Amino acid sequence: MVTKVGKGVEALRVVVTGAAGQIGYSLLYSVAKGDVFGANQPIELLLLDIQPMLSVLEGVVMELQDCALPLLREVVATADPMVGFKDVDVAILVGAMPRKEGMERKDLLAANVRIFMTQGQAIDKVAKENGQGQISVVVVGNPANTNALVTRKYDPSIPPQNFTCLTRLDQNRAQAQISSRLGVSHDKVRNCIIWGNHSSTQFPDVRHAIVNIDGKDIPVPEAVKDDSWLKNEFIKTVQQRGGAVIKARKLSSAMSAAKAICDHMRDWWFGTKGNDWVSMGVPSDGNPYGIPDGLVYSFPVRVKPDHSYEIVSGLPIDDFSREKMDATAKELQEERDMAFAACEA
Ligand code: NAX
Repeated sequence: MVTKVGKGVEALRVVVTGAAGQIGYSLLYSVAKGDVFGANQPIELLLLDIQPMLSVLEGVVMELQDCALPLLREVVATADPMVGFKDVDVAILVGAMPRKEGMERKDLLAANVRIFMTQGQAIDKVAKENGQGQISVVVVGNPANTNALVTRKYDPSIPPQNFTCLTRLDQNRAQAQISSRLGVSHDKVRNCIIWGNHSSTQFPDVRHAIVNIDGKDIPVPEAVKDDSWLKNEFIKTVQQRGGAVIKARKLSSAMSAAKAICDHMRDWWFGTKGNDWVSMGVPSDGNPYGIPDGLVYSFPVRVKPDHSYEIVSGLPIDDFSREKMDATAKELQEERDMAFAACEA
């Protein structure tokens, strides 16, 4: 199914997998409208989902057409990864196998390994490879960190740093908790960090975060003045926020997830502001915090305008943080070992 919406200058080819799902539905409009790659960047959207969802995708394509967005040049809906990843510049991998009743963690990992192995191989074969413009990948589908690692394993022709996973939703949740607590608008709080896995072992850390109150930058712990709240309730609330949304909505986060994907990609595309950083799941190889190599682990990163990024170094790590950072690393090592065993099975 191919729909040409217009013709023109060089467009950015962006694939969204799981495009018929609920995050896809909240995400596609923002991407196609220019909220992520800029108001002057034409977009070609490739929507990849599984065969039984193609009729739903047809409706999504119709709606995208009906938005009459000036930047949207072309929409392709497909169930074939070789079509979906053809010449793409950016891949937003949202589609994944959800956990079903009675399914063990290792079965879920194995099911997702098959999906991300196939997609990694397709990216390796058909995605764009033009040096600087090589494909940028963000994995959203859970377990996001390990799925990113598997995709990268099967995609040897692309530099490892081009594979990231989404922890920006967790960062946004942390930022929102702090700004609500302090009664300031969300944009006044910056440099919140999520360390590790996008799971309940993640470590939301605001010891290095800053809040701007009445024009003055203050360290968040100094403004909050409640270490016990920061070490207990705050961390727990952020770690369990996804579950709380599911309990209330009977569906998992979608609007906030889509917004976080836009934040992640926009910052990766245009760079972070000044000395500020954002959290991204990135390859842990050679990191300055003693986290084992060979994982996709969420760190604070600074991004340059040329899309390259570096892990922020030199942040002091106390015993409390060390323990939490190592615990989430351990979980990621276990996930990796289970996933790689499934790859070989
Ligand atoms: P939905 O179930 O609404 O949509 C998932 C879509 O993926 C479906 O349309 C399904 O057909 C499709 N799909 C399944 N296998 C596929 C394959 N092999 N190729 C292409 N498409 C495939 O889930 P939704 O709420 O959109 O969530 C998607 C994923 O995001 C889930 O794995 C979810 O756990 C994860 N999340 C990750 C977050 C993060 O911060 N990293 C936060 C939000 C979300 O929970």
